[in-house]
Amino acid sequence: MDFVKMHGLGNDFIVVDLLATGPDRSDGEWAELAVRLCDRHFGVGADGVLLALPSEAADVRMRIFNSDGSEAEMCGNGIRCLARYVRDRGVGGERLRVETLAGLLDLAFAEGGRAVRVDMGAPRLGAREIPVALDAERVVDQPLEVDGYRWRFTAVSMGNPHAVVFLTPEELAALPLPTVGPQVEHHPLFPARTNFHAAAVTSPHSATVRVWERGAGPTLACGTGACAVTVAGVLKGVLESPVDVTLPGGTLRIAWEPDGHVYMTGPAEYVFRGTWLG
Ligand code: ZDR
Repeated sequence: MDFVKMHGLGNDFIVVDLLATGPDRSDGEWAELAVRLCDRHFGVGADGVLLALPSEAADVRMRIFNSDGSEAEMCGNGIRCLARYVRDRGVGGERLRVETLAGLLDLAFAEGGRAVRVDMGAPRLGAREIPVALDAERVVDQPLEVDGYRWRFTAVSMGNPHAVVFLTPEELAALPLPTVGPQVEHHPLFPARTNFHAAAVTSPHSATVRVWERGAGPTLACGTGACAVTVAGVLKGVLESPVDVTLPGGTLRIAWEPDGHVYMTGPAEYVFRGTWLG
């Protein structure tokens, strides 16, 4: 099986081109293969596997498997990588429409395809649609107790679930993410588990974020997460759109526009091409 290794701000993916064939394995087989491919010692190594599939509703359909084999609805950094890849294969033009489990998303290219602007759609804020096990129209500043920490969290779905806590820069630097990350991910408040972001506001238009990804652990960046942090910060009144979200792997520009949609701009880079022999 041939593949291409790509990354967006160090959030890295194995892209498998199934445009001509469609999904040639069952979902269970893809889930199991994703675990082996993503293993950084026994496999290729990646945070997730992206499948480029034919679509009847859009130019291309994307599926994303996390490194633990679970399937995610959406992936912000991954969709930019997949878009650049299929564009270079002659699919779409300066714009591209991608079908995901989170709906149809429109993308535009800049810098010859190296930078991609994604219309991520409107955030979903109701507790039930995120999902969060609360009965609330919005989940803003709700209590969360984990490992002795007593936080207030704000939850946002960008197609996939995110929980955000705002900390001081010192608290952010000191946070033991490997300990608290899994506890938030699996907390009973989050029936579909959750991606978890600890953020520090550095100005009305900038924030620094550390990420614990559902199904993948501590990653260098999270595109949907950067959008969720921006939305959470605006809802709380501590951020103003547009926001430069700085993650361990670099910075994404996020805008929550008057049309209600969130727009994410960031890079997509090639690393290498390979053939899986496992
Ligand atoms: C965070 C992510 N890499 C992105 O860039 O948006 C998405 C990966 C999927 C995530 N781990 C999930 O929702 O399970």
